Amino acid sequence: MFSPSELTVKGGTVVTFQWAGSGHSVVVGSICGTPGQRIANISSAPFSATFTTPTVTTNTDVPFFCEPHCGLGMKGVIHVTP
Ligand SMILES: [Cu+2]
Repeated sequence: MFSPSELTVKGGTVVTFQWAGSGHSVVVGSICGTPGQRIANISSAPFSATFTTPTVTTNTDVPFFCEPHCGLGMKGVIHVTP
């Protein structure tokens, strides 16, 4: 699972995802099976990928999930602030 599964950062922040295991991807989206922006294809540790949060004018949530394990609850959200 993502740890932490939630964090709060300003827009324009580079967030790094670090793999601790095998067979995980990261995509933006809130509905399992409906990927948005692709942050990383399925990869295995050691691996990392970065995502730059969008610049926003109001608080905006950016949900994300792992495609193979979304149904198991492998998902999270970045709370982006102006
Ligand atoms: Cu996974």
